[in-house]
Amino acid sequence: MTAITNHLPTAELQALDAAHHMHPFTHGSQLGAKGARIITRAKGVTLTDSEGNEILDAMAGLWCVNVGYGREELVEAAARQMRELPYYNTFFQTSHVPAIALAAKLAELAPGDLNHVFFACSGSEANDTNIRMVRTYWAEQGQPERNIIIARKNGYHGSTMGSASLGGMAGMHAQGGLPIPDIHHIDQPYWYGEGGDMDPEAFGLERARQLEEKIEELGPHRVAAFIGEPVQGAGGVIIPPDSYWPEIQRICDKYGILLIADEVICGFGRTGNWFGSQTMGIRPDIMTVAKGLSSGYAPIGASIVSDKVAEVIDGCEFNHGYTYSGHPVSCAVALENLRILQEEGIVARVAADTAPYMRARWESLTAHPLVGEARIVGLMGSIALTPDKARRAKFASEPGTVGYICRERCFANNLVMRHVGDRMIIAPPLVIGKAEIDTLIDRAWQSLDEAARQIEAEGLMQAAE
Ligand code: PXG
Repeated sequence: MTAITNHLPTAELQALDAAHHMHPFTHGSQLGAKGARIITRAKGVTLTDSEGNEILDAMAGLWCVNVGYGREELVEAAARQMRELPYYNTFFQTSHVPAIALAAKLAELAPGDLNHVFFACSGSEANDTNIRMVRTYWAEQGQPERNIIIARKNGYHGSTMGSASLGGMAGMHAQGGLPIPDIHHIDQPYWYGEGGDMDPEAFGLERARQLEEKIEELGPHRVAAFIGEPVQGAGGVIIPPDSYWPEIQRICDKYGILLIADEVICGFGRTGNWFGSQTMGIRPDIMTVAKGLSSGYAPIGASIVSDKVAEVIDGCEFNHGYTYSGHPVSCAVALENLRILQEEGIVARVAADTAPYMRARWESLTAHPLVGEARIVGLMGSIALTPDKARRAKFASEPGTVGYICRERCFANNLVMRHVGDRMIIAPPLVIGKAEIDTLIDRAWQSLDEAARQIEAEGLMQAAE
């Protein structure tokens, strides 16, 4: 059987793309002038583009293809489910086997008393569900004024009105009238960029205590929940100091506010445990999941909810849901994906073998003159680019200028490594092997070398201030 192949020459595909396809988070006319890179197929950790280049995908698509590309079992699971029952809904007192089986499986995998699942089609939708769910939770208990959710600057929770409001991306809030009311933000625990002369652990505590200050400022009776990613992903793979999450947990417990862990990136093995909450030692009341739940093979997201919260929500009619909540095909694919992760011991292998190997190789990048720090947890890592290591200096240029140069060099060297500002990030498929890790590091080093030469040549090797 032949796979879907190129139908047209690359230039013609690019012209049609520019004429008709509006891309997310993209300056349309700039891309139109340049032409999109067109990915045509993939296998394992390797993408192939329309020109036949083979590219190592160190981002697992968008942090989601945890089991790697080309798993026939997932194709079969989707086809089987489509033949049997391609669609039915979970509204109006009906259910179906894939949604039931997946909900039960998630309850088994999730820690503590997170035993109840509300399905969505994406992380954004699941976070919108969470906003309405936590507000309903308090309203049902006679506290409708407890509707504020505290989140973090430079957090990412999605692109819908609600989830983008929870997010703390300034560029997103600048467009479309965000945030919605009663969402507040505190600073992120980003020691390298914002910690100044402080010790990282003291800084972590200080940033966590901003939550307590914010609760006191707003009034404890007004605060419904706090939301955070165990490790910020889209913000630049920001791994908090060890002191941070225990202090956040203490504060949530003290004030009785709900803790929502956004596990859309961290979930399903990314940090070396099934969930980032386990890696960070927190006990969330709700977890948001998506991405790795189906390894990106089918769109699905969910809120995994504690007994305490579910009991209250189940006591009313929660007027919320999506046509495709618990879509049978997505649920069947997710179930099969979880089976693969579990039966092949992929999460355990990340923890015991792949992540330690990757960590040693990743941290070796700090020997490069351009790299100020290299950090990694499980298989999500980042490096900070700097013109002056000793001072953890930022570049004088517009943030992202240097990161973009580096990303372009990576692409030219057949490596997908993203930039967020002037940090470079990776989150490869969890099935990446040691030889592929070596290739990743070699290409990264080569790209850093080329980027350094270009930055020098363009007069950009200048520190801010
Ligand atoms: N929460 C987190 C923590 C995420 O990373 C979402 C929610 C939203 O999920 P959906 O499925 O609605 O996209 C995400 C998504 C990037 C990038 O550039 C990251 C995401 C999405 C798109 C781009 O790093 N994360």
